[in-house]
Amino acid sequence: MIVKQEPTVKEIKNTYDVYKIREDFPILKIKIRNKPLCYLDNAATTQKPQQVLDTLNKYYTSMNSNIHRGVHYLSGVATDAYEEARIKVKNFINAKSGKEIIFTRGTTESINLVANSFGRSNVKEGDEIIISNMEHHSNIVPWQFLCNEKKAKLKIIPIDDNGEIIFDEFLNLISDKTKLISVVYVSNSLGTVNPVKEIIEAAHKNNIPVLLDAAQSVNHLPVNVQKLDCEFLAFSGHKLYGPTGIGVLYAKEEILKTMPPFMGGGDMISKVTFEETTFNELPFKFEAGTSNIAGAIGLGSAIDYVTSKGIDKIANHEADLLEYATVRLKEVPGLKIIGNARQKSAVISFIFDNIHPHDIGTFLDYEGVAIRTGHHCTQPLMQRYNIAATSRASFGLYNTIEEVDILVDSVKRVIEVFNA
Ligand code: C6P
Repeated sequence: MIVKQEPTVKEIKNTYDVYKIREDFPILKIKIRNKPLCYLDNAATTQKPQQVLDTLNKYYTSMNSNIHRGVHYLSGVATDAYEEARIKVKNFINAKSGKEIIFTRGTTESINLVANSFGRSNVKEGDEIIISNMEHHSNIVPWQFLCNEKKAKLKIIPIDDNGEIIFDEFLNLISDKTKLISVVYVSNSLGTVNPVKEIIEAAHKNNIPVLLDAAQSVNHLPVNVQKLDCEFLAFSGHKLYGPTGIGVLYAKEEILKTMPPFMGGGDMISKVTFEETTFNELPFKFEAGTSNIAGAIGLGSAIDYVTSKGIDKIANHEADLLEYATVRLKEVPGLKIIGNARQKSAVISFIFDNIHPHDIGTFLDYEGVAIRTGHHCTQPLMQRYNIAATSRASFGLYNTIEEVDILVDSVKRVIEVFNA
C-alpha cells in the first residue's frame, strides 16, 4: 500500500509564487518618485487584488440596489450577494451560523458595538473589564467610556520588555467582578501573537466572556472561532485585502440573543409603532440602516482570494519575511527592535536613540518605501517602553525578500546621512 506523505513545510512554501501573486495587485506596479513602490504598511491597510476591484465594479455596474427591502430583481440579486458574503465570512472563521456574523464598518465599530450593547447591559458599578497594555486605542477607549458611565474599573494586563503578556499577572487580575476580557490577538505595534487560547481557557474557568481584537490576525493566521471558543471577535475588511468601511463582529448566537440593539433605524426592526418597537431577528437586529453592501460583497471576494492562496501558505511566507527582516535589520548600527516576543507575526517596529521615526519615514518615502511611523494608535504601549513612536514595517502576502533588502538598505542610508 502506498502511504501518501503530508507535504512538509518547505514543500508548502515552494508552492507559493509571490511574484505571480504580485501581478494581481495593480497598485504594486506604480512608481513613487520614480522608484518602484515598496509597500510595507500593511498593518495600516492592505492593497486590493484585481479580483476584489472587479467584484466592486461588477456590483456597481450590474447589481447596485438596496437589500432586504425591494421586490424587484436587482434588490434580490444584491441581497443574495450580500448574504452570500456573510456565509463566506462565517466559513472563513468557522462560525456555527451566519446569524453570528454582523457586518460593521470595521474593528472599531465592532468593539464599540460590544461595549455599548453587551457592556451597558452587563457591567455595573464596581465591576471590572480586563484589557492588556498593548491594545490599540479601539480596544481601550470604548471600555473607558463604559467604565466611566458605569463606575466600573479597567484593569490592564502588564507586558514584559519583549512585548509578551505576563500570564501570571493576568491570572491575578481575574476576579468575581470581571465582566469581560478584551485582548488583541496580534499586536499592530509589536507583532506579538498573544496566547489567546490560554487566555480564553482561563477566562472560561471563571465564566468570563472574551473578546478578541483580530484586526491584525485574520490576514496572517488561520482563525477558527469554534476552536478558540471566544465569545466575540472583531476585524476589518481593509486589512484583509478587502474594501474600507466594512468589518465584522462575530459573536456566539446565544450571547447575541441576549444583547439589545446598538443602533436604531431601518432593517433592524420587526414592527414599529409610536408606542413600541420590536426587533428583527439575528443578525439584522444589529445592522441598522443601509449597510455597506458593496463593501460586504467586496470582503467576500477578498476572502475568496485569500482562501485561494491559502492562509497557511501566506503565514509561512510572511514568517520567512519577518525572520529575514529581523536578521537584516539587526545589522544596522544603533537600531533597536521594539517587540521581541517568541511568537510574532508580520510586524517589525524599530527605533534609534538619535533619529526620530518621522525622519526615517520621510527619508524612506523618497526611496519609494512606505512604512508607518508614530504611536500606531497604541499610546499606552509607547508609554510602557518610554518612547514616543516607532518606525514600523508590516508585511502582506505580496511582499518579497528583495523589498526587505530595499528597506534595510534605505534605513542604512538614513543612518549614514544622519551620522555624517
Ligand atoms: N490599526 C495600524 O496602522 P479599524 O480602524 O477599525 O479598521 O481598525 C482599528 C484597529 C483595531 N485593532 C488593531 C489591532 C488595529 O491594528 C487597528 C488598526 C492600524 O496599526 C490603523 S491605526
